[in-house]
Order: sequence, then structure tokens, then C-alpha cells
Amino acid sequence: MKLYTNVQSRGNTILPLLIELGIEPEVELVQIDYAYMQEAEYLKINPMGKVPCLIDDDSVISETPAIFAYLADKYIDRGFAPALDDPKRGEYLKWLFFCHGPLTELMDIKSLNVSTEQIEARRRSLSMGTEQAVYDFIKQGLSQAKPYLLGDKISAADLYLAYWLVFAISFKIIPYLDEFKPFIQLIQQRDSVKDVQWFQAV
Ligand SMILES: N[C@@H](CCC(=O)N[C@@H](CS)C(=O)NCC(=O)O)C(=O)O
Repeated sequence: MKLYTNVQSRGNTILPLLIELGIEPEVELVQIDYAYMQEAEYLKINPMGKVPCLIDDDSVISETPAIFAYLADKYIDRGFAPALDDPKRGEYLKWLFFCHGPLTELMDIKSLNVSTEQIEARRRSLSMGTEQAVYDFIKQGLSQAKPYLLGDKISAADLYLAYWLVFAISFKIIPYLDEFKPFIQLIQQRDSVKDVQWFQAV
């Protein structure tokens, strides 16, 4: 497999998963410049001109949560995705999609300094609703975590949520709420993120 990425990109969110799944040696990391992402050669691979993008034989998988889901399912024996018939499968998918949808939208909107009034005016059509709703959703999920989102076993959804939260917190896009701390501290202890400097810094 090949993972097109860039050291400054959200492609980094996939790296702990590769380590956790024990497939780091099987995935060739192709570091590409932002300029190259707009070249015809790369646009043939991902017309969005973005990373990350995973190639596995004839499959081209872009979009971060699709890569999380694809790899965790491909190596389902490693225990990072609930099986199709596992009752926890739905919640697992919910968290992957939440990170990509409402949480990412909030991060984008905050980075663009969109005002509270503008958000409120569009609340019903925004995937995130309001900033507070996003925090409430995470707080409720984490208050029910035992200690992971799906119970006593970690999943790819924990890795994605923790990485994305830490990214947003360290770049001061969202606040480091007390309710996030036990979960983030738990994931911080994992060997797969121990070399991610800013992950350890929050
Ligand atoms: N929806 C994509 C977004 C990926 C994305 O925005 N990647 C950025 C880096 S973090 C990128 O490749 N930007 C290059 C560009 O837009 O020129 C995903 O979640 O994977």
C-alpha cells in the first residue's frame, strides 16, 4: 500500500493507526509537496488535490475517515473496528463521521473567524449546528466512555477523535475543556503517539 501524505497535513492522523495495526512496514509513505497536489499527475489519483490518499492495489481511498475505516476493517483481526454484526458498529461509524463532519466543520469555521451571529443565522443548515452542540456531543460521548468511546476496547474512532481534538486544541482552534482531559491523557499514553511532539504538549 502507498499513503500519499505531507508532513504538515492531516495525513499524520493516519500514522498512529498504522502503528497500532502493526502495518507500518507494509505502507509506503509518499511525502508530496502542496504544489504537486495540484499537478495533473496527482489530480488523476485524487481530483480533490488533497492528502491523505491511500492506494491499495486498484483501490484509491481518499478522505481521512474512509482511510481509518478501510484499514481498520482490512485488518479487523487487530481489533480496531467492531465487526459488521457487532452492536457497537453503529456508534463506531458515528464517531468516525462526526470527526469528519461536524467537528471538522467547526474547526474550519473557527479558523475562518466566522462570527457567532453568522453561525447562528446558518445553524440549521450547518452540519455542526453550533459550536456548543459539538462540545456537548463530545462531552456526552466522553462521559459515557469506559474508558474508550465503545467501552473497554480502543478503536480507530478513539485514535481519530483524540488526534483531531489535540490538533485543534494545540492550534488554539478549540479550548481544552476539562471534560476532554481524561480521554486525551489516556490516548497520550499510547506508544503510537509518543513521538508526536505536539500531541504530548497539550
Ligand atoms: N476532506 C479531506 C480533506 C483533506 C485536506 O484538506 N488535506 C489538506 C492538508 S491537511 C490538503 O491536502 N491540502 C492541499 C490543498 O488543498 O492544496 C480529508 O478529510 O481527508
